[in-house]
Amino acid sequence: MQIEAIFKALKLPDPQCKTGTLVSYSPIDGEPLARLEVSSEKHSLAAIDYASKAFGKWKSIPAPQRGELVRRFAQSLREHKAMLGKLISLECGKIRSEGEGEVQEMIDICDFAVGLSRQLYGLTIASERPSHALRELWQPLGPVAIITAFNFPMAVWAWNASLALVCGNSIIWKPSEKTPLCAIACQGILQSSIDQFDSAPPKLSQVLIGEQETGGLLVNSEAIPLVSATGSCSMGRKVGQQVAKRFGRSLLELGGNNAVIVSNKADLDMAVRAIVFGAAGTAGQRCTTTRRVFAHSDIFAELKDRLLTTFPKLNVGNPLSADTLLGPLIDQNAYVAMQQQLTVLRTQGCIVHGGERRLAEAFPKAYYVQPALVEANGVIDNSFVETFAPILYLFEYTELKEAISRQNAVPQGLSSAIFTLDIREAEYFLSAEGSDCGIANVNVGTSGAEIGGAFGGEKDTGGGRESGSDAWKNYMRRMTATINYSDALPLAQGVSFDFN
Ligand code: UN1
Repeated sequence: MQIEAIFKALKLPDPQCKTGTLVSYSPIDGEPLARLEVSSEKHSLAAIDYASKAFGKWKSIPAPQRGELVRRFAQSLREHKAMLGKLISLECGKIRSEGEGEVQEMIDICDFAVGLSRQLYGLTIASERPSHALRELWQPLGPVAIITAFNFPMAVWAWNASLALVCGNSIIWKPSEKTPLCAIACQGILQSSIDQFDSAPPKLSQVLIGEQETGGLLVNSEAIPLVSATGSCSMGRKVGQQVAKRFGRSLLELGGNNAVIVSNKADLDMAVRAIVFGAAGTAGQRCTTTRRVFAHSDIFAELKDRLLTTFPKLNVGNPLSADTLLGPLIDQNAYVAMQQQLTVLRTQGCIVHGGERRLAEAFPKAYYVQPALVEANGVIDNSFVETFAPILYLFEYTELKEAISRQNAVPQGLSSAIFTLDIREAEYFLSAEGSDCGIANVNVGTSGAEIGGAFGGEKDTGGGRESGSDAWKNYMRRMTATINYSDALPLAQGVSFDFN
């Protein structure tokens, strides 16, 4: 009922969610929200064909016109911000402010893409030959597959979709099986814009509902030159290898194991605020979540005390209530993984504060937890595991160099931060000897990046860059063109090849 009402308010058709085999549960109470039909193999392969045909038309529409479609889509997102935010809360468990923040992130990237549609600049390069011009052109690439995770059930698609569309590509989205309704709603809103836009082909954007096999069809299709996938490192390792096998391009945004370094020269109030939001916000389920803190020994005890007093005070509860700061984990598996990790840590001799289940009586089928703070120093040197839950490891350091090398000593390389008011420390952290992550912040926490910068990370994080800066180049084909406007045919490198 709830879902029908939301779709009605979004002016979208009823998503027909009564008889299908894929069940979307609300993490708020663990009850089913919808039962959806899985896209059959036949349907999915047909979708790939449609996407190729749509690309054939869309690629020749001038880029600023393609931007106009994205502008209209962003306008609809603005109109429906509150309702889409609510759907995110219902299906993914984010608090209202974060749900609406995610919709804002979609609006922001669409606005960015609209501007970009007039700025898909190539270079003019000096040719070594007389009366020759050397140019770099950017051409549309082809159908783009977008595979997304449950934790950003709309925004990460929008990062990819908005750029791919202005770059002249068609798109096919395989959302997480845990958040299909968010995808159906976004697709519906984009489809309305497409329907009212004469030059947009009807199947320019499509959604396939399903699990791994559905994603596999996209990953292995020769018709799809780019697969953009967000999720776990193990998922990315498979996707990257399969796409590489057919010489396709993949754009991977995988796990993080993000750390904050707190210097003895930090503004501690700011550091505490950033760490608490980074570690406990979104119930620890962002790829940018703060998972480790390295605190200087001078301030270690004070920082620990402040975190220990703050964590238990955070309001855990129904994400739809205005005063809630931590909603539920996505499902039972996430809860079990968290508890298993805490058990391992206890047996290793770590002191674990918090981490217990909450509200089990009110919500027996949902999994709310108290964020956990783990005193790991001297017991484990580091934490190499990304548990997608609010577990924060606290370590002590004395030398900044040592803290940075411990921060870097994990397989992942997504986000990192230092809190310091000392310019030498800050700049060292950002230098070649500093953080090895794709994102490195000073007096800003690890999560909550703006769309304007390129987003992604190194090592097991997959190496991809999405969202702002020049990430659009991922979605285009680079063409180098040499133009001869002389009446001779000089060869490059002075090569002579006279045959008369
Ligand atoms: C993710 O968790 O996959 O920087 C994306 C952030 C958000 C995006 C997170 N803007 O936390």
